[in-house]
Amino acid sequence: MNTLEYIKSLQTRASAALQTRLENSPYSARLGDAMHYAVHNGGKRIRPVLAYASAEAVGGTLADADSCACAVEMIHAYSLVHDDLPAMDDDKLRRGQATCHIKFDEATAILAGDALQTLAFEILAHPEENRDPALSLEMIETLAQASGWHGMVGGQSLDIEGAGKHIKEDDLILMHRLKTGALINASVKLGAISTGLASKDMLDSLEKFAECIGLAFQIKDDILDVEGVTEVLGKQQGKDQTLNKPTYPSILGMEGARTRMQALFDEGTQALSIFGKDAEKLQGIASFIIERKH
Ligand code: GRG
Repeated sequence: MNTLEYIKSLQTRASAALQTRLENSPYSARLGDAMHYAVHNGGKRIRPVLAYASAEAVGGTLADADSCACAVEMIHAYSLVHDDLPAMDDDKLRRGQATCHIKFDEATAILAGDALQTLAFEILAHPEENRDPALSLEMIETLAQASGWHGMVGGQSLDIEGAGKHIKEDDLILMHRLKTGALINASVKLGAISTGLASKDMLDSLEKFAECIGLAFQIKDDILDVEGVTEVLGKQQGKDQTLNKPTYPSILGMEGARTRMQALFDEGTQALSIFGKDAEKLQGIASFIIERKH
């Protein structure tokens, strides 16, 4: 199976796993519909794909990583729903379709995001996963740190504070490491932890890889915001500039941003050398991340 086929198969697996965990809306059908819409409207599933590939790189199975693949994608979907709200980026288009608050309404979108966030942790804690409770706890802590105050939410707050200001590259890196990188990092880490087979050396290498690839992912996102086409991106092109957001191209220039992205790719993939051939799929996913068109 080549890398693209592998990625496609993992995307399909993640969508099916998410579907089973989003069935049977217990009370409000409208809330369930909004959660379903937020999760199933065409995302690339990069975070679940990384979690699955990481589980396999350390010798585990795809089944080991199903729950964390769903959890990271739910956190990601919630973050996009809240990010699109009028109080934040005020976006009407996401993945080529109406954003959740446009399709439903603002209150429902807020609640859908809230419920997806807590469902992610419920899934990791679920006893039916049959996982050693110590591993479950480690996974819950990893996801909480990556998605909350010390991670994605903290980064989002820095992003909002930075709008309209000229910030230094180090501050930009910190903001992106938290806002986007932390969840990507957690996806890789959780996939490995979920197997119960990851040694400290393996986790350290995966962490280095994920840190580099997380930043490269963000640089690519910034480049696409300048060079992409709205119809292909599925979201409004040029939004960063409209919102006066500091980005890699605005600080390093387009060529500088591209060079930095390539250097991070090289550093990240080198960090996988201890895995030998077992990391080929992770390397392929890293290439997919920096070559993507949306
Ligand atoms: C609202 C708490 C809160 C956090 C929001 C991640 C984030 C923080 C905001 C998203 C803003 C944004 C567009 C960031 C750039 C990087 C990013 C997360 C892009 C979207 O991720 P993809 O490309 O999306 O994986 P798909 O649609 O494929 O799932």
